[in-house]
Amino acid sequence: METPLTQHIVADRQPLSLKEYERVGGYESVRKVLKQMTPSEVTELVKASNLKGRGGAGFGTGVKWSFVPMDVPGPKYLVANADEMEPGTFKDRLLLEGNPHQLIEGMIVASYAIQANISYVFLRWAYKLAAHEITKAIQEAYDAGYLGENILGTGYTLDMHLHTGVGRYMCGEETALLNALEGKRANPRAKPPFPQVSGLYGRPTIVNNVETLCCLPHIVNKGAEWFKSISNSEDAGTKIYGISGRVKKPGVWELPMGVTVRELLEDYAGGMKDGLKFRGLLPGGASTDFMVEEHLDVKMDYASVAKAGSRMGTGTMIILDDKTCPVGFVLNLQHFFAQESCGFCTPCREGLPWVEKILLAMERGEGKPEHLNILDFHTQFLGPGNTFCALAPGAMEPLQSALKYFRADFERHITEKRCPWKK
Ligand code: L3W
Repeated sequence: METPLTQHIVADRQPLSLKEYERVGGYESVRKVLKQMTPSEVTELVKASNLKGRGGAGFGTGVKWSFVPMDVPGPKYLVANADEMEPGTFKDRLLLEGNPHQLIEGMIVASYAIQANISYVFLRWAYKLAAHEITKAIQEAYDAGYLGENILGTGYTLDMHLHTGVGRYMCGEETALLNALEGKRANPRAKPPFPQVSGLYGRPTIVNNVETLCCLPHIVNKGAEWFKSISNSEDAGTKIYGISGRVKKPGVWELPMGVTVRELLEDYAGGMKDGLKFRGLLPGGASTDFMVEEHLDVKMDYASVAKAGSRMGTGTMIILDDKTCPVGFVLNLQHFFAQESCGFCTPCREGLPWVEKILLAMERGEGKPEHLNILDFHTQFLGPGNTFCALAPGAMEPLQSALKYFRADFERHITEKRCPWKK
C-alpha cells in the first residue's frame, strides 16, 4: 500500500526482516538522534512537529515528554501502550504485526529523548501474532546492537521487554497499565501525579500509543515541517483511520490527517452495503459520541470532530445502518463496558450494569416510560468528574448521543413493547 509515510503499515502483514528494514532506511533515526542530537533537541523536534497522541486523547507528545524531570537521578521508563482493546479499533494491530521494527525504532527515539534505559511493550493478550513478531524483532534489534549496552558505540543503553496483559480493557488506561506492569491489580491511579513524574515503580515514565511511537522515526528523518505538510488540517501528520460496520469494504487506511468522514465512508469503505442506509457513526472506537448525516463533511481531526460534538478518539469508526437497532447497538457496547469496569469506583461498578439492565429490558419489550429519564440521569451521573477514570464517561458518550439522535427509536421500544427491528 502506498501511503504518505510509505512504510507505516505493511499491507500484506509480512513484516520486513531487520536487513530488509535497514535497506529501506530502517534505524536511520536511531543513528541520527544518538549521534547528532541531544535528548532535549529530540523533544523540541517532536514538540515542533505537533504530533498528538494517537491512542484517543490527542495530547501533545513532545509536551508530554517535556514534563519528565530530566535532572532527577535514577531510572526512567518508556512504555508502548499496545493494549488495543477499544471496540472497533484495530489499527495498532497492523503496525505490530506488519512492521514491528518501526515500533522498536520509535521506542528507541522516545527512550533516548527522556533518557530511559528500560522500555516495555505492554501488549494485548489476544494479539498472539504480534507477540511472535515483536519477540523476534526485539531479538534481531539486540543482535544488531540497536538495543542493549552502548548502542552504536554511543554509550547509551536501552533494554526492551515484551509484557503481555491478561485481556482487560482497563489496562489501556495508562495508570492501570502501570499497576498491571508492577504485578498489581489493574486499577487506575489518581492523577496527578501524572506518570511523567511518578509512573512505573514511582519513577518518571512515558506511556505512548503504538501509532504515536511509529510516527517518530519519520519525524526525525524528514523533519517537523514535513510532518505538518503531509496533513490536511491543523493537526499534523497522517492518521490510521479505520471503518467497521456494514459497509462494502471495511478496513484501515493511512491517510493525511483531516480527511472527511464522507471521503472515508464513500471513497475508501465503498459506501454502505446494498440495501442499507447510513444512520450514524462512532468516530473513534466505542467511547465516543455518535455523529450523523449532518456531520458527513466534518474533517477527521481532533478539533473538527470536537466541534461536531464528539471526539476523534482512535479514528477508527463504527458505522450504524438503518437495519440495525440503535438500542441493541448501544446495549452491546454497555455490556462490554459493564463487564470491563475494574470495579474500583462505585458509580462505574454499579452504574454501568444498571444502564445495561435497562437497555436489555427495552430490547425485550419490557421498557417503561421512566426508563428514558433514568438513562438521561445516568449519562450525567457517570459523566466526567464523577468517576475515578475515563471508562464510564467514555461509555456514556455513545449512550447520550444515541438518546439525542435516535430518541424516537428508544421511545418506540417502550410504546410498542418490543424491538421494532425484530420480526
Ligand atoms: C500532564 C496534564 N500530562 C493529560 C497526559 C496523560 C496521558 C495523556 C492523555 O485516555 C482517551 C480516553 C478514552 N499534565 C495532563 C497530562 N496528560 N493531562 O496526556 O490523557 P487523558 O487523561 O486525556 O486521556 P487518557 O486517560 O490517556 C485516552 C479514549 O482515549 N479512547 C480509548 C482509547 C482506547 C485505546 C485502545 O484500546 N488502545 O486507544 C477512545 O476514544 O476514552 O478518553 O498520557 O498522562 N495536565
